Amino acid sequence: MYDFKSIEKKWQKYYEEEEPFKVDLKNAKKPFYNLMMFPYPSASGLHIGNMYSFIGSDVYGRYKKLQGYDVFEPIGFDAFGIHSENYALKVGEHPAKLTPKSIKYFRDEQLKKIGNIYDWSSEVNTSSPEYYKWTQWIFLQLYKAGLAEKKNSEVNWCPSCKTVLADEQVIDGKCERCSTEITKREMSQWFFKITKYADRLLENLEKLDWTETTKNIQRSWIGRSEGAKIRFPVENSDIEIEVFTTRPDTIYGVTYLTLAPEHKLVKKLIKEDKFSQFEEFLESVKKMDVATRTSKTRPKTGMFTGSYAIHPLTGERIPIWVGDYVLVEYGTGAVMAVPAHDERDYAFAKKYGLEIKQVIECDPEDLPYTEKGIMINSGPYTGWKSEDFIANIDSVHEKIESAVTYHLHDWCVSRQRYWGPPIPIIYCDKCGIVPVPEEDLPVLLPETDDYIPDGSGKSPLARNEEFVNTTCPKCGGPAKRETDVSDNFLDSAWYFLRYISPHDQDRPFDPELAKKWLPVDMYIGGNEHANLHLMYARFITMALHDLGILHFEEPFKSFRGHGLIIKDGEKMSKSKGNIVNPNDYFDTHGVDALRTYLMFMGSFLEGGDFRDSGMDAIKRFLNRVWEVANKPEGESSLQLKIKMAETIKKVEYSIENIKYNTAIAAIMEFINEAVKEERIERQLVVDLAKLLAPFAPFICEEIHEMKGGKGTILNAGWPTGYDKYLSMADVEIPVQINGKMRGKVKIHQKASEDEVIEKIKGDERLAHYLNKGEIRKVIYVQDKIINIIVK
Ligand code: ANZ
Ligand code: ZN
Repeated sequence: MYDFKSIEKKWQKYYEEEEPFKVDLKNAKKPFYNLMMFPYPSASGLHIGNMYSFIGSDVYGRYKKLQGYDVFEPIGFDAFGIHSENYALKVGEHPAKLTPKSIKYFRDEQLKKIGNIYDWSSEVNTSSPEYYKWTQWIFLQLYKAGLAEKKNSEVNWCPSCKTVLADEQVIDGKCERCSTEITKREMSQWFFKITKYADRLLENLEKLDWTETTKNIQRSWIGRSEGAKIRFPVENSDIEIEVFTTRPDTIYGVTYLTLAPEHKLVKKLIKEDKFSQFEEFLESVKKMDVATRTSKTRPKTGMFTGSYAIHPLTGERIPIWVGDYVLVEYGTGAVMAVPAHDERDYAFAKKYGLEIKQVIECDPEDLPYTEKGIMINSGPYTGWKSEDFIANIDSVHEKIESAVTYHLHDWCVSRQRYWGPPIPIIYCDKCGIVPVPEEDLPVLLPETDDYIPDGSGKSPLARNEEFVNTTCPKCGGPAKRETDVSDNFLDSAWYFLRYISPHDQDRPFDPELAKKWLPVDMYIGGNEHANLHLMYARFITMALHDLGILHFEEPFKSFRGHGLIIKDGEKMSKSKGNIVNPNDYFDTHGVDALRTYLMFMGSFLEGGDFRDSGMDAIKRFLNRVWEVANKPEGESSLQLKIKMAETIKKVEYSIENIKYNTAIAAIMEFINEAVKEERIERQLVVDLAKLLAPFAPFICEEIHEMKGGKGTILNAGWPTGYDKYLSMADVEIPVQINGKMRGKVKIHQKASEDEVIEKIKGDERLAHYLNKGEIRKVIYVQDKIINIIVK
């Protein structure tokens, strides 16, 4: 039994004092940037899910280090923002006091213990002025490039957090943070024009080494949709209603228009006698979330406005309705309803007795028929194919033009909160909007006790006269500061750039180092950030690239999103009381056991089920590793060397493909063989430790040192010299008898047909099939497969 406590303590101290993983960024020869998602210091400690994520990323970094790369693995704290502020409010302590305490605990009691190869000299804290100065600087660069703009808009408002939320932070109509139902408010806000980049954000995905799952999350978030915009004039009025449709080929089947009840024109279209009915309807719709509103199965509600539009091609009168299934923020907020060919329009038309007009060829029984096809009842276009009509859409009518819409919206970056970087803008009565001059950065967040949001819709900073009142940088007259702070997602959209120059006073990062280290080689983190954080980081990177500040467009060459942990088959939650606290296991099982177990309990990319019994089993496994490492030295069997050769291959393949559990399983198999040996060669033990070192750092450091190694094992190189044994390894040959796969036999490479058949006869189950008759024919492909016909 090995004394994990003292061994772990010894090596933690070594890591702390010798800093073996500090990287000489300037002179490194083989740079590899291994990034993980930095934590929010918004709880009393890092939870097991954070650890899972960090360790899974670190396994990859350690592996690369063993392979001879100069691995840069930084960590920091995403310390500004609503999570940290809400936590501070809950605890009742000022965020500026609480955050450093949380960080200290995260760092000293947790992160420094888990054996990750962090370069602590690169630590960043997004809430420090030396960091947020540059967050503000980035805001200014975007402003100067015309990518930041202030506009009035209807925004998502969380009545509990008392702040505006981006669309992305609203999940099923509820606040992502506190699950309170959101409402809408009209406010003047700062937006980043991410929609300008929608196509590039989409196209660039093709070039990235990301999983299809993550790419698809990004694709659907961008939500590019090709179609047409069509303007319908309103009868007896100069108003036109513009709709967006993906199916302009169904234009002759339009029997009514439906507008979102929040649509700007609705107030002008509603006839007087319907005002009160409409007010009621609007109220009921505002309570619904997006998923409910767009659900295909739910009965839809709506009402007639009393107004009519004119069909641009037929001149027919078309009733104008409002309906809950039309979203104001998508497309133009208005649809041309084609009940014969659209499910939602069909349900709506059936409910309210509206006309249904078929314009695509099909059996009328099949309505609503939503496929494309041959156009019918379509005036001069009858007989055309849908595709041909769509391809020619721009020549059909002056009121119809091809158009693309996106689900992606401009990024609202204003937050009416205290705990964030003040947006560096000044308002002057004479000069208007004036950006804070770069030399005046940072705009310091004032230290004040008056920081609690009051529900006025204004930031607490607005109550701080001293902060608000300033002089205009242009004319020197009296002026007022912007009082909103920027979104926490802006802090994290560029942190990977700051890691390379965390204390540079003169610029956000050193461009020479950026050339050498960026873009990030491998980024591993939670899939829950696959849409927002990744999208924003990509956008900021692209914008800085276009401004000539960065030499690349895409920040993360490779990204892998991992799964979630459950406990004993159930979701972990405070209410269930089944939260796993990682620190509990440091003393009972050890860090090595916890790390190895986390990586073993399931496929990292899919997540796993945490069970204490599993922890015990891993602890036993590490004891056996220790036992093997302590066997007397001496010549090992050829078989064990062959086994090592195979294990190396399996571990390489598995780690490269983030199949950590199969890597550990392969090492376990090796141990099963190794325990049987009397003596073990020194080199085999050292190589075993190298294979296990990405998972269980401390025991492997100890074994390495015990066997005469100096410094960290990660500098000792990946095991080599086993290829000759690989060619001696057995192969598994699938056995087909009378055309049916009956099993496999394991035999040395290049075995003859007779040898394989002998082997089959020696296998009771397979022999049973052979004994059913006489062997009539054998087709043997060496090392690959054997086919036997028995009659
Ligand atoms: C007429 C039509 C006929 C449509 C037909 C579909 C089938 P995607 O693919 O998601 O882009 N639509 C447009 N704006 C909308 C809004 N703000 N809220 C709800 N629905 C909206 O979907 C585009 C289609 O969704 C559009 O094409 C429109 O209905 C509807 F046989 O227009 B279609
Ligand atoms: Zn001025």
